[in-house]
Amino acid sequence: MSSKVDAKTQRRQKFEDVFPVLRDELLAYLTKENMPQDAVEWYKRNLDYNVPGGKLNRGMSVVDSVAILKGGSLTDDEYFRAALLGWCVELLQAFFLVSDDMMDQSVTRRGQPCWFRIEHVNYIAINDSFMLEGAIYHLLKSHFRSEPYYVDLLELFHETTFQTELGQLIDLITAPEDHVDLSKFSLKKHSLIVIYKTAYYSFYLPVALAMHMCGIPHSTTNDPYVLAQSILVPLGEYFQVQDDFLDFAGTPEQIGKIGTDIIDNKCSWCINTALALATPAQRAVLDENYGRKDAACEARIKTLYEELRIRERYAEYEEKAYTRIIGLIQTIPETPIAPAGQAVLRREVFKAFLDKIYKRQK
Ligand code: DMA
Ligand code: MG
Ligand code: MG
Ligand code: MG
Repeated sequence: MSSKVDAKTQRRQKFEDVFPVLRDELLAYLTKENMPQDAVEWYKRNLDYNVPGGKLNRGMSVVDSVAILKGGSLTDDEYFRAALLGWCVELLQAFFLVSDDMMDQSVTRRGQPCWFRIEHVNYIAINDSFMLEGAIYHLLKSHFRSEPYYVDLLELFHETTFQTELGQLIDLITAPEDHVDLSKFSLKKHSLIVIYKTAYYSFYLPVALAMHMCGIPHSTTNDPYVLAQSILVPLGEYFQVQDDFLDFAGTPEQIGKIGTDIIDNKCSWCINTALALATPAQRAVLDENYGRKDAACEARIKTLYEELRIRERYAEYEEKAYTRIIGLIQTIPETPIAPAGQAVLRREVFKAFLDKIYKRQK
């Protein structure tokens, strides 16, 4: 057991060690552009505060997927480039989280105050989020400009960014601050929101990046990218249901953030499940207390979630989702045949990603 833990810590450490190299490259660019020293220091603080402190599942999945697809260990250069793409996913995530926390009026993230809540930051956080996004394209250009798949990388980042923004839009307009109307919610609406706001960038993007780096081509028949997406989108949906459940059931110490979904009137998995189970009397309680900026109303909703046994429903959901995703993974041939020297999609890519999140507590 302990050697397994050590191996995990070492893998994380190796990935983390790449971050300062990329950060310093970005800072050197600002210096070269004659930016004043306080601007360079501000950007450093933005990067250090918002990029490296998370679980790093998305970023490390790029590296893990490249290693699986290449079928062995990576050279130092291959490792660095895969990790760079992984950090680009983490930069994209940081860009979304800094803005998401402002829009959701969140308090903490990764066990520390949300960036916009830091003194002297406030609305500058909007521009800071843009600069986290801008870093992606700077790094891609400086390291991948001459690759035949450079445009594929750019398109992938642009498309998944737009999909995520669409998801954030429908997440936000389905949860107006001043008007609670639970009849607008449904599990179908929830599914659409979470696929767009989470699944594409968190699950499809890391694997598709790895596939491009390994030279897996698109195909007009049985496109491997379409196949990958057909598994990764349900996986991402399951991940966001976990996020919604933990928003209600996780402690701040455990999840590093204070849940805001009930107060924010969010179309979360929990409220949709509660709506499906509630008696008319319970429904009235939901209508009266959901989405109010009031701790007592929030507590009333949480009590009702317990009465409706949302925890048990979630455990059932999790088992079903897991079984379903395993089934999807098994649609990939166990021993895929590929032309010599050609990387090919493998079950392990998806299994490794699923194992990272199954029964997660944070
Ligand atoms: C997550 O939505 C989606 C993005 C694009 C950040 P969320 O508001 O549920 O995330 P969190 O619970 O981490 O604030
Ligand atoms: Mg949020
Ligand atoms: Mg949000
Ligand atoms: Mg959430």
